[in-house]
Amino acid sequence: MTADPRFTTTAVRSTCPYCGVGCGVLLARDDAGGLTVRGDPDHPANRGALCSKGAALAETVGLGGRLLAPRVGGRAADWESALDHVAWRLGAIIARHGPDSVAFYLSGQMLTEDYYVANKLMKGFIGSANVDTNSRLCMSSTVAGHRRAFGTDTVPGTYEDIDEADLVVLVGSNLAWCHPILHRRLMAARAARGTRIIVIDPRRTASCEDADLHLPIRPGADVALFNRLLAEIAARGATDTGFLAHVEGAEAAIAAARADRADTGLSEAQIRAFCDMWIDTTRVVTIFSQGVNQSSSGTDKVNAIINCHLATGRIGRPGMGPFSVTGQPNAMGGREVGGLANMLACHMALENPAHRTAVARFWNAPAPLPERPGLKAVEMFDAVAEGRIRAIWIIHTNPAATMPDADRVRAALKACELVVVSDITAQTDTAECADVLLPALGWAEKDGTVTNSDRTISRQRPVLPGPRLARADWAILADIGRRLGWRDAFAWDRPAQIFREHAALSGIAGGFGLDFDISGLAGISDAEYDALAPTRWPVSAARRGGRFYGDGRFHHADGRARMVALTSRPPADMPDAERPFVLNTGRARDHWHTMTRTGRSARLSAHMAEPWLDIHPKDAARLGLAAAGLAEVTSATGRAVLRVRLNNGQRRGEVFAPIHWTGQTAPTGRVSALVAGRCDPLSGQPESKATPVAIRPLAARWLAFAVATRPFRPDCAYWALARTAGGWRAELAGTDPVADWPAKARRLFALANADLAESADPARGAWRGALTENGRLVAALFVAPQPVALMRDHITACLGREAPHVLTGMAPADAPDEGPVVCACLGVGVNAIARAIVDGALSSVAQIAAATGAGTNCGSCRAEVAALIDRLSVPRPAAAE
Ligand SMILES: Nc1nc2c(c(=O)[nH]1)N[C@H]1C(S)=C(S)[C@@H](COP(=O)(O)OP(=O)(O)OC[C@H]3O[C@@H](n4cnc5c(=O)[nH]c(N)nc54)[C@H](O)[C@@H]3O)O[C@H]1N2
Ligand SMILES: Nc1nc2c(c(=O)[nH]1)N[C@H]1C(S)=C(S)[C@@H](COP(=O)(O)OP(=O)(O)OC[C@H]3O[C@@H](n4cnc5c(=O)[nH]c(N)nc54)[C@H](O)[C@@H]3O)O[C@H]1N2
Ligand code: SF4
Ligand SMILES: [Mo]
Repeated sequence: MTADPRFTTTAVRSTCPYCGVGCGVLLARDDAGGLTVRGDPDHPANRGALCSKGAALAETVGLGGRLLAPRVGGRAADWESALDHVAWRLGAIIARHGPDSVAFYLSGQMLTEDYYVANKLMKGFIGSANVDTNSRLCMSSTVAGHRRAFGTDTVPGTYEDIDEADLVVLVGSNLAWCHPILHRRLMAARAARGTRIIVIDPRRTASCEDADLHLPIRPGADVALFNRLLAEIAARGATDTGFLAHVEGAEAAIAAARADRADTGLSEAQIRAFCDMWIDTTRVVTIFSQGVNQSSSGTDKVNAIINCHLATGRIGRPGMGPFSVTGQPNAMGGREVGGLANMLACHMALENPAHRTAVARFWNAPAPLPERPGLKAVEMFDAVAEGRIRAIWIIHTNPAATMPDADRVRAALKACELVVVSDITAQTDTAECADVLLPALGWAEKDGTVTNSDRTISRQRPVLPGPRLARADWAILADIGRRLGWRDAFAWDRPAQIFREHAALSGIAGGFGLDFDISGLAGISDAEYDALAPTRWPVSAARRGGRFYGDGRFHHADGRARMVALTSRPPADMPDAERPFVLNTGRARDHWHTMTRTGRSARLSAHMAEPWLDIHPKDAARLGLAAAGLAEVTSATGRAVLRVRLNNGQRRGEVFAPIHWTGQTAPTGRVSALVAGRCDPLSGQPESKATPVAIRPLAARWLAFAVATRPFRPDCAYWALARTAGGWRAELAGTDPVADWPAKARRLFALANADLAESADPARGAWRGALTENGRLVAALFVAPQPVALMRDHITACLGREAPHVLTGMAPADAPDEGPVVCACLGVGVNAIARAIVDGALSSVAQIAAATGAGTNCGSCRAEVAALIDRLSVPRPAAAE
């Protein structure tokens, strides 16, 4: 334990580092130096609640797997030499090839202060706009759509609008899994005021469970659907003519909408039901997320939604408006500092000479700021591949796993002259490509601010000391800025100074009439910064918080909004005879992106322990894919092997795969390698949800399940590794025959001398082996020619114990197996819920919750509980009504 006075055992208020809901947390160090995490009852976003990921944060902050020291060329280095090396190489490349030969690739998970420094260094001092971020893959279509409609990138509404709406439409948003606490707020509103819910999503997701209407739309057809709605608004005389005085382009937009008769994949009755509910409800909030943004027509989708809100004047008033929910904890902050290659800072525009001059003067920049936008993410990695970018600094993101065409990105990084990676994790797909690795302070160790989906700025405060050599991202960047010669511009020694500078710059933006103005915070003291309570922007002399645009004042030069005339178009690549399926990709409930943090929690890893492919049972049957078999998926750019999950909620011809697995956890589960990187022409955001693929069964000779107390790295056609409470578990499959299983098992686990007990059935191609040390189970392997039916959780629980019966693969009768976790918050397994349904004859989610606890915390497993009830309930005689 450290004696550092900053780290106390009294609770510190901070913010969850995962999704853009931005829940407040109370952090306390326990006596053993560990961490306890609770929801902050006073935070306006969550009022004390946390989802499964937030509740498991304490399990992810240990030092195992952390990057502990700088590394240069694969060797540990001290900070001085690592920073000297980076500054020298960057300086030399800039001197020889010009500022546009270098780039920063950043992340919506960086703190605002970190982000501000990176943007200032690249745009203001190195003199290139080659700063882009993973927000390009995430929010850039929304940014472009907002700017096109409003003249600036502003989310008009607030979370209270979700509490106060009568209808909430979720478009391409699986809110129940991806913004669970907002979803819980929506459920509370539904219980209190009967809020109705429509979900527009090609697949039936957990968010559909409590919806009044699910519209399984054809992928990409959102513009066509909202054009239908707009035409219907006009036809029914539901436009708000008073508000339209503040809007340009309504007639043309309505005419284009009328002319757009593209197929939405929905029936006329479904479209009518949608139009009726939307048009007849004044208080309607349309929430949208990646089903909208990650599309080759993403910007148009955003404007198609906003068009309908503008036409009806349903914007910026209580309970109504278009609402883009941000994915990452500081996606919004990144937009504020101008982190994207086509933005400046504080919502100022790179293409505006007055803005450029003002920012250059404020920064005291050595030269005029770049006039041209820098390279957007996909272009940036293309430029790396082509050698036009010779040095790239990647901070807080894992592009070798999450960029489209990820295999090509990984190869490009491996071949790049200088790759600097700032991360907290020692081994990631991107870190494996780095020339220089810089250890960053992680969440709970670092100090700064983030902005959530509804413009609320919250503090992240340190409560743990962090590894000795780890440093804050802003401090590393500032060190490089000073080493490159700009001593005064990067002279801060604490984040409060950076925050004040950013706030002061936003005052200049405010002077140009822009909305992002927090100049009211420019004069706060260090103590006030430390104590800063969650604060919604703007914060200026003129205004504080609240909603935008209800008054009809927008940010285009004429003060009016724009409705945009739109014609829908299909996804960039369509399925054909060679690749007949459409691959949709997205998120699982309990994992965060590339799992560098959630993957360390056994509890979170229990829900979904391997990458999978959701496919309609009829499609699977046609392809000869068995449930729980393995599917080989190929696209124009890559290949993956995924576990088959039969799912009636998939449309025929469409499949879904999660994005979380990487070279570290399941090398054939890198689904972004399948995605081609076809971008929206306005935003540059890649289409990640509609990739043509071919699917066939993997010709596996054997499948296996493995557990071990120590980490192991399999080497076979398919493997997926996950944490468990006592070690690791893996699913494996091979395409080559294995002659000697005992030897193979010993090699796999690197256990040459452990005692081996085995049971073999060579005729069936089955083999089981248990390896023990001092009588305790240290590893076990179960091999069969088909998917292996075993009580996996029971076997996992045997690790480290005397387990004479482990090779049966079954739990003894007196030790009931809980099965895979359904409720991660309370650790309730599928079998406990099944028992409650079958033996307890319980038939509602509420009853099961009362009996088992499942779904009583964040509620995001309620859909799964309901699905189990549907599947397992004993049908009762119809009530005589
Ligand atoms: N558990 C968890 N939560 C997260 C994250 C995480 O990794 N794990 N990540 C965070 C981040 S960064 C983000 S950006 C958000 C993303 O949050 P979401 O956008 O809600 O999540 P996704 O699963 O990417 O995609 C949402 C839905 O879009 C649907 N969709 C696909 N194509 C279309 C289409 O053409 N039209 C429509 N209408 N829908 C379509 C998909 O079927 C999917 O259900 O989640 C955040 N929250
Ligand atoms: N096919 C497909 N691809 C997608 C998507 C999709 O839906 N489909 N979604 C896209 C979206 S919306 C997003 S947001 C991206 C997310 O993709 P990424 O941002 O690439 O994924 P993360 O796993 O969040 O990467 C964060 C990295 O930062 C490190 N890290 C954690 N804390 C810190 C810290 O404090 N400082 C530093 N320096 N590093 C830290 C972690 O160890 C990890 O390596 O993926 C995109 N890619
Ligand atoms: S909803 Fe969950 S992941 Fe998102 S901020 Fe809140 S606790 Fe964190
Ligand atoms: Mo995201």
